[in-house]
Amino acid sequence: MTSTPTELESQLKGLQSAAQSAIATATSLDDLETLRIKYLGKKGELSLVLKGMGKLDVAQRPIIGALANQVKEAVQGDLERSRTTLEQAQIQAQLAAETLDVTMPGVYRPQGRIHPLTSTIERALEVFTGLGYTVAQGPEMESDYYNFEALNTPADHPARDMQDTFYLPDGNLLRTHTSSVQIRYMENNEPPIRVAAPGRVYRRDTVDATHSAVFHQIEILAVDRGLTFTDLRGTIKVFLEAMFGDIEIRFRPSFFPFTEPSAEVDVRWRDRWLEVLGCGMVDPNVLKNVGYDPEIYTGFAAGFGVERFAMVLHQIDDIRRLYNSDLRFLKQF
Ligand code: 2U9
Repeated sequence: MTSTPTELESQLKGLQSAAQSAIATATSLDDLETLRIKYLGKKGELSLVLKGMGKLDVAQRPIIGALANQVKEAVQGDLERSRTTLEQAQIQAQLAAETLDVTMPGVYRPQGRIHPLTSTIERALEVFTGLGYTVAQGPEMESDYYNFEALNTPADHPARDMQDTFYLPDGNLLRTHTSSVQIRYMENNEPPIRVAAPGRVYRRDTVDATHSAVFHQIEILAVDRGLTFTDLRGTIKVFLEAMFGDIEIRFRPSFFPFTEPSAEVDVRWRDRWLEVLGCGMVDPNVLKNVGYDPEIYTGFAAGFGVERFAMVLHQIDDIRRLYNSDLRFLKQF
């Protein structure tokens, strides 16, 4: 196909105006790239027009060549400007989409709390571990031997009564105290020992504001050469002061089958004497039962109800509140 200089000139001008109006309406960088290939690419429209130049007079070629360059530069200039504008718009859109509105309300995440029984157990165990005690646990279903027999509790003792203990059909029972844990511990460890046994215990009590058939205890036991009631007193004093602060304490004589002598301990709390734990020197028969020689070793032990401690410390009026999982109650801790 032969083209006259005038035809080529008008083809070039037509190409320029078509390219510029297409660039003006492009809405994306992809559109722009398509237009660049269409007009300025190797096989694009400008190349096609320039192919016609070969047929021109030598004198005409530089004139059309210069025009072709002008067209190319004009289209390239428009492509560049449009690219810059579209890139800016893209950045602005991205920034707007990623804006963090710090005035938006947060997402409510309810916070869990430590149950007062758990925190009481943790506080008490912290005191005893601080004094060198090891924490031990054991089964809640026990044999008569570990719950009573080994603890010097004779067959006719009222604690063994069907009225007080949950007996299971197979002859086992639900432990009435965690002392069984300490018997097992002594069977497996040689003195000196210091052990704290927290855990759930079971008694056939009628449930009321201060009694529950299932409750928690912590018992401590120390066996060593030369331990005396004074060591027991000192330990109890350190423990109760850590729990209640600087309070008055008194020991009253009492009786438990597994300790001799035995005592109950009261604290002076809000102008009243409150009984908070029981304790005593481990009965020599109990030491004998686990193979410890009572001529060489003596021991002391103490036990308390965790619920009672929690109720006194937090002024809780009814033990059942500790088990009801009522959030209005639990949120206060
Ligand atoms: C061994 C030997 C002796 C643990 C003791 C008490 C006294 C005591 C009660 C307090 C309130 C139980 O929860 S309660 O009803 N406990 O008064 N407990 S001495 O004596 C032991 C423990 C283990 C081997």
